Amino acid sequence: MTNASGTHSDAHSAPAGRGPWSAPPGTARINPAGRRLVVISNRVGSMRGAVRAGGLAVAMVDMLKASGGIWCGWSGKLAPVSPERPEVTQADGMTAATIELTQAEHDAYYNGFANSCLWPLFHNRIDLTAFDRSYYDGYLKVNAKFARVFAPLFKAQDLIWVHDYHLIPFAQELRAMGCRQPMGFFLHIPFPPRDVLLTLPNAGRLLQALFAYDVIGFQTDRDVERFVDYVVNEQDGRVSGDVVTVFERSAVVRSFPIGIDVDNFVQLAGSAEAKRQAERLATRRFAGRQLIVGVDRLDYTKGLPLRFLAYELLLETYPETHGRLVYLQIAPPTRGAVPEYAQIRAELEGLEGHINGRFAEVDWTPLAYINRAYSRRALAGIYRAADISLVTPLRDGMNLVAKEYVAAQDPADPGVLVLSRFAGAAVQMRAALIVNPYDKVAVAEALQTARHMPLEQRRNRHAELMRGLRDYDIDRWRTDFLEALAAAGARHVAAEA
Ligand code: GDG
Repeated sequence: MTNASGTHSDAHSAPAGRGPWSAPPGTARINPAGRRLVVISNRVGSMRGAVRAGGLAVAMVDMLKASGGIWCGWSGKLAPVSPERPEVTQADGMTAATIELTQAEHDAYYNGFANSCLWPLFHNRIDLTAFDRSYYDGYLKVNAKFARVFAPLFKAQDLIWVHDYHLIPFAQELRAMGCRQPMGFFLHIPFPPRDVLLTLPNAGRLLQALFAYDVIGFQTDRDVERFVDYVVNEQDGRVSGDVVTVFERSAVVRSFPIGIDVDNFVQLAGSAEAKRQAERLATRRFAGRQLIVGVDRLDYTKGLPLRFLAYELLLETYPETHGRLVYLQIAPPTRGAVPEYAQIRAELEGLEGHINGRFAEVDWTPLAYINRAYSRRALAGIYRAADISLVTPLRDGMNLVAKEYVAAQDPADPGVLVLSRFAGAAVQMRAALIVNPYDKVAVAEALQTARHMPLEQRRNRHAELMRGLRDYDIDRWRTDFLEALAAAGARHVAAEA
């Protein structure tokens, strides 16, 4: 899926339907209290893109259809003058409401504050963080505009679920307009340690804005701990169970670790397109060789340069790998307008050339590095064909690729997941080979262990990982969040009565 700058968009910010709005079975229980659901995220894209985006978007669409809900956000298009009324389209029981932005709004709000300030900061990259007041002003203005434009579509009984760091002040704007619906916020990325957050001018104001929500959700308990640490020690907040009180407001603060639609991914991996893709890999370039795969948006948080260096170390340390192993890294470019993304792209191209130049033979190229997106089915086939998945972000809210890789495996002959301890997913996926992504010796050794792992151990680890995936899947995630939101909303109403 491409966005205004012609690059692959972030998975969770662009919806992609399962097809023409077909509601899957079992969606009835995802509509707690029978209320209509309103979802707001940065991006509302094409519902029928050829390259379907992440499973999260599919999950949102399912949920919205089940409640006759609305998805609001940016259309993905830029306009010379941004309109004050949304474009509303309806299909199969749900509504999409979108608005265009001007280049200047998009530069300050999206490229600026969201992706040059909050994204690096929340991933502990103070060195890459742009502390530019004009970005913050633009961010506040676009949030106010979203509130102004979309609020007329909301009904008193709606549940409002806002996604991610682009939209922290959105609820505060709605409250100022008199909206009293239950409002929940889910942060898809990590919450930073207190000292890191304190480097942000206006951090207090941003955090205060969060308390306009009734539920504030994070990926892991560690994120909740860091959030509470800030609120208690910097703002004199109080905690009672999962309720945090500060700035004269209370909110439920909890972790809701996002999962995947496991059966859907198992099915994708068994599809004709997935099989074709896997066969293509098996019979052509990778014939008879072990395959390592990495799939990541091209982003400096994903640890790709260090990962390439760990692979180089493996090739250097274990010459028997030569000619017998290939590492395929798929990295669709994102956020091309932000300079750091162009830099990481150039850095990786240099490393790829260096590694292949150093080790390749006339009939073997050790590293295949691809800057394009594949369809979800093709991706499932690639996962399935891979003996090892290398998922080594330096910091990641959750990381869905780790979960998708496991779901796509053949249980009789599964591959091995090598996973960074700094991905939120590591908390739930203890049966993976957990590594410190900064330690390239450890990553190289984990790859060597994975290469030689006996079948029984691979099966046992895979079975345990699958149990975890099924235990807290995407359905449980959305149900849990919405139940918490409906309950918090009810308490709120009772308190006001
Ligand atoms: C954020 C947080 C959190 C990737 N390449 C292609 C493709 N993808 C899909 C994957 C996966 C998704 O994109 C990536 O999700 P991740 O979770 O790995 O990472 P982020 O994009 O950074 O997402 C993250 C997530 O939000 C959800 O809360 O887990 O921590 O950073 O689904 O499959 N999809 C297709 N072609 C590709 O080439 N179709």
